[in-house]
Amino acid sequence: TKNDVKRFFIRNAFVILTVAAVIIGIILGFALRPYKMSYREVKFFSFPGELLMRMLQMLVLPLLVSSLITGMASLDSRASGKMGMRAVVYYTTTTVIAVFIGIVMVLIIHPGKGSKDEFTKPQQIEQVSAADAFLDLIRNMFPPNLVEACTKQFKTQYAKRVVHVTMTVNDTIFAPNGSQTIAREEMIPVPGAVNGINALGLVVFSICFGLIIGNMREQGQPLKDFFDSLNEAVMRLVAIIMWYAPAGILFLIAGKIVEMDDITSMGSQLGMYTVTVICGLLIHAILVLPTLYFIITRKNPFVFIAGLLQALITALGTSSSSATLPITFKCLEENNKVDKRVTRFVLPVGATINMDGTALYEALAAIFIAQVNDFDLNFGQILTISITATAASIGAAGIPQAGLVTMVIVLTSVGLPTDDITLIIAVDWFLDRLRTMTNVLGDSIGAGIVEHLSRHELQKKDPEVGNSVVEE
Ligand code: DAS
Repeated sequence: TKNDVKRFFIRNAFVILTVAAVIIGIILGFALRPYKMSYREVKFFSFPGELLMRMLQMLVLPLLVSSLITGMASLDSRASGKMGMRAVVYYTTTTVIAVFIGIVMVLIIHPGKGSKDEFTKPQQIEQVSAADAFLDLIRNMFPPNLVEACTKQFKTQYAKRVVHVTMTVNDTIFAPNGSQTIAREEMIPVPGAVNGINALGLVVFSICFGLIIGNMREQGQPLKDFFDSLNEAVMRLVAIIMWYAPAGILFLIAGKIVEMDDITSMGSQLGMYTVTVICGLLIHAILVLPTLYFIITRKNPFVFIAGLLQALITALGTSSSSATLPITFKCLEENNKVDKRVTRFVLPVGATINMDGTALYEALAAIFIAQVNDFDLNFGQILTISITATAASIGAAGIPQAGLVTMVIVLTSVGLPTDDITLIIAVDWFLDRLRTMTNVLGDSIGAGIVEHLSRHELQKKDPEVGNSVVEE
């Protein structure tokens, strides 16, 4: 009946608006391409999109800290230990599977044909050793100054050389101890680049701090209440921003289409490479993750994914899993009714370290570069690539094209030319969006699986911080 239709639209208003935004954005973008807008005009045009990025980023810091602290404080240490173990096992397993898929795909399809003729000339990129990068990853877990960890913007020159922009990397691997220099005249700031926070450091701190507060019992109560209330307030802000999100996504997508390079001039190797990446990501996102979810929970994975649609589209629009985090929270808690104690704990950690799409991509891209160079990889080298790709995905910040920057580690580990990252730059903006979607999906399915596995502990403890729907 008419009423049913109306109710359907009201209930699914967000999803409908968001999907419509993507479609209109694509149409508008292509319609405006013939006008060849200048850089400045494109910036004006995509301004509403830039605002969405900024609003979402604004919430990441308070959301990340408050949800982790309250999440940890409201679980007893045994429950959080178990939940943590499950999350770690899930992250590791899925990342390893993703890397494996990436490697198999690129070996089977073999997009690189041993010639660089059809690419634009590679530029010089600075060397960085894998060992240094590893140490930086660990350094970043322990920020010497918490206030700085919330504000510090690291810049890296690799991004500049590569894409001719200043890219801001938050938990940077390349700028230990703030030793970053750069900013040359020809640099253009990336519009969406996250205002840097050292997410990894804050995650480590918040987990420890929350655990301690939980163990303090009465004495810890005021702090727990404070962060609880902060968390609730931030989530209410998210609810407001969600109404603006479709408009922002529309302009983010349209703006990108307007300014992108002509794809018809793309060489065949790069074209095949793009197809290979897409196939790999699709297998992981549509086949592997849902199957895993089904085997463990016995629930329909596609219903679960449908509830995530808005988060996935936001990931597509922003190409940043940390900017998408607020929306991911909302989708999981409200549409999929995942327990708050799980999302608060698992999501911030996942958004920071669990990046299936990025891991798959880095392994695949490194082998592609080897193929282009006619460089035969032995089994040991492929193994090295899988290990460093996993590490690089953990180290990559949840911001646009961070995976491209951390790829330097993967390439140096097997002696491939890092300058060749520039070969794949032309398509990275697009593949970045797809791998970000995969990253967000991986984190969300992880939350669903961890919740299911932890259902016994969750039943026993602390009913007052249970599901959001009951609470509101
Ligand atoms: N775009 C990133 C993300 O936010 C990571 C990447 O560049 O691979 O997930």
